[in-house]
Amino acid sequence: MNNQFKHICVIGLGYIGLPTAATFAAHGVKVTGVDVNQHAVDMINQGKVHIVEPDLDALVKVVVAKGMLSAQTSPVAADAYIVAVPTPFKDDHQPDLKYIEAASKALAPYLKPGNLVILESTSPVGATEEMSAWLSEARPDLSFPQQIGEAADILVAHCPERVLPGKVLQELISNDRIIGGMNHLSSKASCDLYKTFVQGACIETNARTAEMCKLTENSFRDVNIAFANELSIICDKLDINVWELIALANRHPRVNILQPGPGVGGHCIAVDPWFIVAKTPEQARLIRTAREVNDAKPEWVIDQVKIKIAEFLQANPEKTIKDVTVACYGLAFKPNIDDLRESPALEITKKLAEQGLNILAIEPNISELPHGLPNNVTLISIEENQQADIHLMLVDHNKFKVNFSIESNYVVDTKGILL
Ligand code: SAJ
Repeated sequence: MNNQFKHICVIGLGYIGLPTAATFAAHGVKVTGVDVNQHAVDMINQGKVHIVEPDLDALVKVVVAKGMLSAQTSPVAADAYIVAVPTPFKDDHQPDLKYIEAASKALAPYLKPGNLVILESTSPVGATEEMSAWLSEARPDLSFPQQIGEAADILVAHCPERVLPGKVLQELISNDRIIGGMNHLSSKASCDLYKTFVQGACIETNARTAEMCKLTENSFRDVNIAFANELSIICDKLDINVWELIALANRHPRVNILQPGPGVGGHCIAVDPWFIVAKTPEQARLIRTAREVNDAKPEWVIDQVKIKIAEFLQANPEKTIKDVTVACYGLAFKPNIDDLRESPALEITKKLAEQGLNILAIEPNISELPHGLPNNVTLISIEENQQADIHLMLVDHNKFKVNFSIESNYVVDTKGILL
């Protein structure tokens, strides 16, 4: 337990804010969680969760029952504030900081000297300075680090989250934490706060470097996945098995290529590199191209399915396109989760359905289809896949790997499951 921060306010109770709030609460810090979503607030106050993350429901139940975590729709006076709101991009890939601005304006009236404000949301370089400027505009009676450095009344830092969906509660504790204070005292205070539960190292830097560090980590992964995705398209042209190729190349001691797939999904890796491109469009050429390569992959997969359909119809001249049934294996954005947000597998399934094909969706991690899919998509179990003419492997769920095979000439395997 830290000495300075007995009560904190976490603004934004989503995939990062809620696990962070619950973990602080479990380590003796009283937490007021804040969210504009009344439904989320009500659920949390009943000890329930509105998002899916392993073990989070049990943790929230305990800390709410103990009175260490409560939720409401507006902030309160506290010792420290953690802002964990979404940072989406606009249509032109420019970052949209409206949620950070709204959170800053909501918490500013409660600030008092000695308070610490931490931005956890993944943000473009300069966003922490912008947040501090919004706070100072709302509270001209207080001083901020951009005005008088170490002597400021309010401490401000960027401490980006780096946890993997599906392992959030473990990684919150075990990962190293980058602590980017707008002055030295802000970094020191933030380290003190996170050391409440972080067992990894808390490493101090400045706010701009911390912002860029988080964007760099996700761009590194995006560029590496783009390399694998580009290889898969090249190998298709050259009649080479890309999975065998990558396994062989990775036997070199300094080569470690990631895996191709139907595209890059989720709410982080497909977004964050654009924040670098938006700030430095002329310099970020490789990072932009990687985004374009990964974003183009779903269309390439759809073209592969169309080629298989043409082959199938040639071999079965009595059938028309309306008779063709395609089984899509997996809808989630990555293996062994039920998270369908920004999923290339879901996007591909929807686009194929829009062509009038009969679609059998096989997603063992969900019990009903999401809204927005045409009604020619039916959710079925793995065992019912025999009726399909074309088989499209989209997600490498463990359930598709064990005791699983498909006897068909019409298979598109984007994840190398049927090697
Ligand atoms: N993917 C591939 N091939 C691979 C690896 C991943 O196609 O070899 C695809 C996945 O199928 C998925 C997408 O990439 O569609 C992203 O999945 P992921 O597991 O790489 O990452 P996320 O989005 O779940 O979480 C990432 C993590 N960042 C890094 O590993 C550098 C996590 O640590 C971050 O905290 C998170 O983004 C975030 O919130 O920013």
